[in-house]
This record gives sequence, C-alpha cells and structure tokens, in this order.
Amino acid sequence: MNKLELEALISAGETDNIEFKEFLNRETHLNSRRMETLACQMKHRVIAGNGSAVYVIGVTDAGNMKGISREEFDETVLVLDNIAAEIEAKVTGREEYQVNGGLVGLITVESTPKSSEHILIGTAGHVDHGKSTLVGALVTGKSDDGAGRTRIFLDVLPHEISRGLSADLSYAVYGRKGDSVIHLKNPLNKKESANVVAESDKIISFVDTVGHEPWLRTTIRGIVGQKLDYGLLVVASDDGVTHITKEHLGILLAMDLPVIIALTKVDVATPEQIKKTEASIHNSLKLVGRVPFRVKTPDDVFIVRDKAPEGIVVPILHTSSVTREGYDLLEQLIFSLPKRNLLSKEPFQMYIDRIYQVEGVGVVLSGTIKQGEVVPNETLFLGPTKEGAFVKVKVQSIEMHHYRVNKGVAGDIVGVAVKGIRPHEIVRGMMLAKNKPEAAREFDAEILILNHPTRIGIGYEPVIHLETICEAIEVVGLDAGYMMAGQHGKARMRFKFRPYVVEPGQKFIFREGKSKGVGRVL
Ligand SMILES: Nc1nc2c(ncn2[C@@H]2O[C@H](COP(=O)(O)OP(=O)(O)OP(=O)(O)O)[C@@H](O)[C@H]2O)c(=O)[nH]1
Ligand SMILES: [Mg+2]
Repeated sequence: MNKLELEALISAGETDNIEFKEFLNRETHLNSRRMETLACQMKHRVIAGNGSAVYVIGVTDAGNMKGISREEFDETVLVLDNIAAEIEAKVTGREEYQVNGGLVGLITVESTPKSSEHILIGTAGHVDHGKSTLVGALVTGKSDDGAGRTRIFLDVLPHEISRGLSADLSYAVYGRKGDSVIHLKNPLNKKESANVVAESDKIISFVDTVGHEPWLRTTIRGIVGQKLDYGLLVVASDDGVTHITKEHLGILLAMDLPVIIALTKVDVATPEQIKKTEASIHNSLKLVGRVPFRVKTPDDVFIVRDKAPEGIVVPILHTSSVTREGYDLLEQLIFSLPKRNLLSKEPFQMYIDRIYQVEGVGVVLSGTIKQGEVVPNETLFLGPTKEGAFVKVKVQSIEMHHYRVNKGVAGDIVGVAVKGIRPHEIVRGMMLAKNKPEAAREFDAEILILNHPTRIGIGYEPVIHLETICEAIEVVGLDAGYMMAGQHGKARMRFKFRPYVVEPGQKFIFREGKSKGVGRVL
C-alpha cells in the first residue's frame, strides 16, 4: 500500500474489521480488565473480517495520523499479539509508514486454526414429518408453533416457503463451547454461523434433506455425497412409518450410517398412535438386524452413546418441537457422539458437490472433505475432465459456514476458492485432490438388487449415486448373466458420458424407475 492508499483507508474510518488505535502499552492494556475488553473487541473484528482484522496504529480514534515512536510502535504490536493469543489469533502482518516524524502502521491479526471436533448429521424421513423443524428447533434452542415457524429458517427457496416443502439440501450449524451450547437466532445469518465455527470446540453440522418423493435424487445426494457421521431419521408419531420412511432408512443403512430415530410430534399424537408407530419402527429395524433402544433418561444417553456409533443399536427418542419434550436428551446424545470419519492422515481428497462463481473471489467449490487436510496456496488436481485429464488449480482461500479458516480437515463441509479453471469446466462429482487421481470410465462392483419388477441384464441403465457423482451408468458385464430382486453378484459398470474417480470400497446406490440396488466398488 502506498501512502495515498493509506490515507484513503484511514479517511474511510473504522469498518467491520478495521480498528484504529493510537498506542497500546503493556502496563495499562495488559491488565486483566482492559485486556478482556480489548480481546472481546478484537474477536468481533476478526469474526466480522471473516478470520482477519486490521489494526491501524499511530492513529487517533477520529482518524488523525499522529505517528508514534519506534518504542511505542513495537510495544503496541506486542500488546496486540498478547491480546490475539487470548482469542486464538495472532499478528500475521505488519506494515510501517513514516508520518510526521513518527510511525503509523497496519497490523493484521488472523485467527489461528484450532482443532474443533466437527460432526455431520443428515436428516431423512417422510415429507412433513418434521425434519427441518427439528433441525431449526435444535440450532435455535426455540420451540416451534406446530405450523412451520421453525423450519422457515431452513427452507429458503420461495417455492419452499409457499408450499411448505423442502426442495433442496439445507445446511445448518450449531456448536458447544465447554458446557454451553451456542445457539443461533437465525440459522441463515452468515455472521452467526461464522461465530459458531469460530467459538465452538464441538461443531454439529446438519444436512437437512427432503422428504417429497420426486426429490429423492436430492435426498440421496444429501446422504451419499456428504461424508455424514450419523443419520437422523425422523418419523412423525401421528402419521407413522411410510414407504418413504423405509426407503430412507434403507439408504442410510446402505451407506453404513449409524441411525438415530426421532419420533416427532408426540404433542399431537394419541398414545395409541405413538404405540403403533413405535411398533412399526421396531419391526422395520428388526428386519434389517438393528436393535431399537428407547432413550428416556440421561443415563440412557450414557449407555447408548458408546453403542450407537457401531450402528447396530439404534437410539429412539420421543420429541415434540412444540413442547421441546425430548430435546435435552437428543442434544445431549448428539454432542456426546464421537466423530466417525477420521481420515485426516491421508492425502487430501474432496468430491465436488456444488460449484459457485463468487464475485471478487472466483470459483468456489463446495463439498465435504473426504480425507486429509487442505490449506490456502497449495496446488491441487481437479478432475477428471471429459477426456480424463486433471487440471492444476491453486487454493485461494477456504471457508466453513461463512468463516474463513486456515485449514480444512477430513469431515469439514467447506467452500474452497480456486484459481486456474473456469466454472463451466467443472461438474458435480469431480474430485479435488492433493495427489493426481486416476480417472475411470468403467469399474467392477459387487451389487445387490433390492427392487426390480423383472430382472436386470447387460444393457441395464440406472442412475448411480456414488459420493457426489449422480450419473447414468450402464451394466456392461454381469457374472450371473441376469439378476433379480434379492440377488447379488459381480458386475462391470460403465459411466455413460464421462469418467470419474472411483475407489475400491466405495458404496453406492443405483436406481431406475421403481428398480433399485446398492453396491460396492471392487
Ligand atoms: N405439533 C407439532 N408440529 C410439528 C412438530 N414438528 C414439526 N411440526 C410441524 O410439521 C410441519 C412440517 O414440518 P417440516 O419440518 O417442514 O417437515 P419436513 O420433514 O422438513 O418436510 P420436507 O422437508 O418437506 O420433507 C410444520 O408445519 C411443523 O410446524 C412437532 O413436534 N409437533
Ligand atoms: Mg424440510
């Protein structure tokens, strides 16, 4: 910055993340009372600045460039660094300018990455059974009115609000610091979400899916493509288990996700309805070899939190978003569950879920980090292109729930801003990776046919959902020749239009009309 630019910056005055300070000294400003106030102020500035703030020093509050001595300057920087340490930040930049025989400076303070545990929970369940409301009521800590008040927070598209149906995935976050839960007044507020990420030592991200049948593809994308740790199946106690409830349960289990079941709307259901719903949940679970476990007390939470992650024991809670019955227990359970996807040691990989063009930032790729860590300025491979190539891109910055972070780790939902590629060259399902992956047009898999009116054979063309890939695929080889519902066997699959990255062990779902199956890449 030249002096003119400095003058312009100062005459613009203090903004969200710019603070003027004439001079700070150790004796007064590092005493505990003053320091606390300054730390609090710095935190607000850093959060407002998306992880970084600038202190203009040697300048009065009113913006007069006074200039301070070298000793004063150095002491001020030292005091700022001490205050920064209190809020898990540090001084990362320092520029000096000669003014009036003294010094004026720009001191940059940035938040330092901290390791908070980040748990991802995906909702599933029949339309209108209360998924969005449950998530809204959890993250806000408020109750619902039974008429859609809370879910408004998560349903943001105009047609969602007017019809009361969710049509796309929504994301919500809340967290806990020490023993206190950090709620949001409005889960859509970017500053509030950023604050949760900045403050929490345990973060819960919800991926809220949709129950309406025509949007099954989106529901599957929410469950298959996001590296979830747990699935939260919502069943309205008055309406009971439906074919969609069963279908969603099947998808959660096919993805090896441990399931938690919330029996919602117990405030409006009759005792008979609740009993009946509970019985059919028990049946559905027994059919798939799972053991229901009703959570009624904090002791039950204690018992089930160690068992639930293995996926066999399924905690069931009775909840009402109107009376908040069951919410304390559900919250205790959620916050005591361990992270399941722990692949931070592997080289970085992320399947692309969404692609944005952000003004002033460029191309932003969002997704859930599958493995490894990502930091700004590193060079990564993105692809494959239609021809099977990988393009080198450079990471500009990383955001998590609107908060700028210095590092993203396995399991984080992030937006990664990259340079080196144009948005129209990118499609959902591509991979961003540290090491150059291999593109595959065909792969072998073990498949199981769940539903099919007749039988499948070579030439069968379902849509596959694998990680974030959602694409037409053709069965080009089948060991058994033909397969019917309930049968499993080896198949060779070929992506119809372009290659992707697939790896042994990955689970997938495929569908075509009423037919459906699951599989594992060999
Ligand atoms: N009385 C009562 N009403 C509830 C409860 N939970 C949700 N509701 C109401 O049920 C309706 C549907 O809730 P949503 O949260 O939109 O349902 P959803 O499962 O997200 O629906 P889709 O996203 O469209 O699949 C809303 O009007 C809520 O106010 C509850 O515990 N008690
Ligand atoms: Mg919804």
